Amino acid sequence: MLGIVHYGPNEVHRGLRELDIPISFVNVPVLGHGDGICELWWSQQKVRTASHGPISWRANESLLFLTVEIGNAEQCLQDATRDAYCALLAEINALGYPHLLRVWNHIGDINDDSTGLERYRQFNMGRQEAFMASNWSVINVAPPAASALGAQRNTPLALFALASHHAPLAIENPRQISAYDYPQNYGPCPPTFSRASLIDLDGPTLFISGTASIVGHQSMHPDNCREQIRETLRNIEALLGEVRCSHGVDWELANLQFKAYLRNGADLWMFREEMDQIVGKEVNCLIIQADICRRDLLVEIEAVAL
Ligand code: 3EB
Repeated sequence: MLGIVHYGPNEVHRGLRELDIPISFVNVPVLGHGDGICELWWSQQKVRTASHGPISWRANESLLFLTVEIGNAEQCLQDATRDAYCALLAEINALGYPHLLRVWNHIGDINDDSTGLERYRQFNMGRQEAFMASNWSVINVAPPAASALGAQRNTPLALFALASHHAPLAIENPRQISAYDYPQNYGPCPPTFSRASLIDLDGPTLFISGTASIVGHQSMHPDNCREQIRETLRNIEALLGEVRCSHGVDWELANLQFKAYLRNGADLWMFREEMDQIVGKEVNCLIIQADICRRDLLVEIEAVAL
């Protein structure tokens, strides 16, 4: 096993910590699994494992899974995010997996703006600072695929990631402006992520970033969850079309393994209805209740294609 992600009420399965496998506890309700659920990342090859400061990792020859623990509860989110990403970028370089493939971020109280700047926007500033400090530039290094969701107030930042030995290809979505080019009305710093990463791991593998009801840079269908689900799936279709045309790999919605985040648990039935309709009855989807990074968004969907 490469790593574990536990979604659910924090640390009900505390014993998992003793396994010496990197594990991220994400304090969010799993719809339909009250006690929580573990996502397991498996390797076909031998793995080695270690930890260093706030980072725990396991790796095989091509892939590294890591978790970052945020230590200092006193620190502001921007600084904590910067420090976490600086540690992450330094560690993957030192270990020989310099390409950040996919990052998952869960930020406690993500939409809270009581300090003047919404916490998601503070997070974006810290994340960008860390990428800049490592001499990173969109021109020569693609940002990772990512997702950024809420979590319970007492989780400052839960972060886990995959890094690779070989460089992935970054994919952008023809229906959406690249997130790193968003205008400043979404915050002083744009988010640092690509719409998807494509890599060969015993065959082509696609990591699709959290995708929402955004066309261009604008949120579509505020307050209408059903239309947001449909728009989001159109965005994922467009991304698959891009992968098909530009890279010759042919995936359909029905081949994907999905993870979805709903702002309101009450929309679960509607989400299932739309997924059944559009993707098919056999759809593979873990559904989590979490806040989305823009207040007007009610749903975000990510996926992996193997
Ligand atoms: C969006 O398209 C919706 O900040 O890392 C999706 C995936 C979103 C990743 C991130 C944010 C992030 O802008 C939100």
